[in-house]
Amino acid sequence: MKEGGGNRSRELFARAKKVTPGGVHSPVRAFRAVGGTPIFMASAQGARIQDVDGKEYIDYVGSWGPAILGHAHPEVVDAVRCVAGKGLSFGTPHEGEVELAEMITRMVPGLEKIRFCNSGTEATMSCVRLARGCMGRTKIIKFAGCYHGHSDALLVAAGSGALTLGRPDSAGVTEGAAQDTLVLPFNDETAVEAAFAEYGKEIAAVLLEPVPANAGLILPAKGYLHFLREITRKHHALLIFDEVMTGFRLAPGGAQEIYGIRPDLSAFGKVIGGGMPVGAFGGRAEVMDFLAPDGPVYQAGTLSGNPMAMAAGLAQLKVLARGDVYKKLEKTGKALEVMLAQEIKDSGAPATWVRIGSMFCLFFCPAGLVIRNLQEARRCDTQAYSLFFHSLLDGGVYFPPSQFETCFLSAAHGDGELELTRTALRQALRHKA
Ligand code: KE4
Repeated sequence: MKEGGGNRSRELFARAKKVTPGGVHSPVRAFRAVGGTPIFMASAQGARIQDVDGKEYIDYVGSWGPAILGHAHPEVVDAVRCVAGKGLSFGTPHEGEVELAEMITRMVPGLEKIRFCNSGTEATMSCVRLARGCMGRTKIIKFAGCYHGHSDALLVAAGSGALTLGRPDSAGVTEGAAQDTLVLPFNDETAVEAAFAEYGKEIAAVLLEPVPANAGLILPAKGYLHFLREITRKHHALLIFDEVMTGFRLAPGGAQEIYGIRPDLSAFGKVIGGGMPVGAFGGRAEVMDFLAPDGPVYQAGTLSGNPMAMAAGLAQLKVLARGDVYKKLEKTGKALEVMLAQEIKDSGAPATWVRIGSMFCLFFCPAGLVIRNLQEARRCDTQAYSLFFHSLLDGGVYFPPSQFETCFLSAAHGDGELELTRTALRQALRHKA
């Protein structure tokens, strides 16, 4: 069953492996978690994506989040076309970056200033340096299962004991880089209280995905985010929300709007670039003004604020700001949820689902298990997910090639896509019953 890509994908993969590590430019694309040959895609429109062998899929990855309107949305494509002929990059300030920064700070309550960069990794890495620089403290708390990109301070795994400092989670990350990161279980207030009791005055910030989406999809327990807001305020540490996935996806103001929390700093990416490489971070002006050239915390980027990326992001956010997109995403998400529940029930497959807005995940785990953290997510049957994934592919539906990722709906997913998905889902779940 584990096929994946067709002949042309296999040919391209063989060529790619000769000139690129693992044949891919980001590890998850290599299909190592599900087996088979990675699929090389050729084009995409709306909710559908076509591979180099001409097979079409309904796409629930959406480039890992950016394609919230659907692929190749005409207003986004036209915006890029319009600026491309005027020069691709100036390395100077320009009007587009001002317009997008104004748009973003209007859409996210409490976001006073923002700085653009080129990826979510840069955005979270810069938040960490800024927090340490403005607070004059060294330690950062992060949570197991939350992924914030691949900067050294955040490629850190939990220490051996509950309160032991982090250990490198990748070769090449030094003990020195990891020693100031404390990794705690998500949704566990006691662990956070103990960390502040132990390290309180050394903790510069608490960093988290407000809705973790890199261990499958995990919802914050009721009151948990408010608890983090209060305990960071009490100990004069910053609260940093990594909204690279959730920002402008769950609501115009992201998860912080949904849960009514104002973090001190936020990291963004994906949706704000409309598919082009963009990251951003922002927050209260008194914190952001510690950044160079005004302040002592250095941060920079050759292509930061790139005109094409700004144009794509601005066009996408203008469509989102019209407001009806979020209503449509919730309507489609609800319809999908009803379908998932019915098909899982009918199939008897050992699976459950989690959804928030246009983000959802199927966990292959003991029925009824509520997954609240990474340890519980790891109880999932990844082999079952792999068989499910490939069966869906055969049925023309493209889910993330890993149990520990999250699916995304776009505004282009409609009844037709859901019906085709139901057919493929029914077949795939029968495999797992
Ligand atoms: P990038 O550096 O990949 O733009 O963003 C890193 C990042 C930061 N924060 C969160 C919450 C993220 O989800 C990500 C990246 N997300 C993954 C999907 N799980 C990108 C896919 C990939 O790594 O290829």
